[in-house]
Amino acid sequence: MERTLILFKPDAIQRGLVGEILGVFEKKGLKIVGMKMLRMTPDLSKRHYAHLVDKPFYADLEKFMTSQPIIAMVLEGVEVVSVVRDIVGATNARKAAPGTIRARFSNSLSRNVIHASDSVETAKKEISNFFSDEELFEYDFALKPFFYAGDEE
Ligand code: IDP
Ligand code: MG
Repeated sequence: MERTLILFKPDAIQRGLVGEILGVFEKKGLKIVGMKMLRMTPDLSKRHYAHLVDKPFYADLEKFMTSQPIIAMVLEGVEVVSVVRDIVGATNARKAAPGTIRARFSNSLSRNVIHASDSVETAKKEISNFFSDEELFEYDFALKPFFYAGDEE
């Protein structure tokens, strides 16, 4: 089954939004298979945001993401990468579709509360940047038949 990386950015932690945002994913039926608080280093930021290091806003992004601890989480579910991206909404929270996490909890282009992987390939790379194999867990929901029909997995 697919996995995706979520980062609760410093703004989510400072604003006390972690529990509410986490609840959105839990109620959706997505499974938490890894979670930890860590301090992002400039090196990790450059790896995670490799596609953005040449952008004019990168310096501010790195400064922000390394300014305090963040929370990293891996979610598992059927087609979880695209499902979570849709729930998270557009990068610019002012343009994010109503009901998405960014639309609900932010009004900013850069302080947009969480990160979510944008493709299955990216998710694999991003997860390995943040988690070792031992930090990721395989288990079943006891009520699994109530989350998915047998032919969906
Ligand atoms: P994403 O977070 O929606 O995947 P990316 O383009 O991968 O968007 O950008 C990563 C992060 O960099 C964004 O979430 C946002 O915090 C920041 N960012 C992206 N574009 C801009 C910009 O044009 N100005 C300022 N910050 C930006
Ligand atoms: Mg991205």
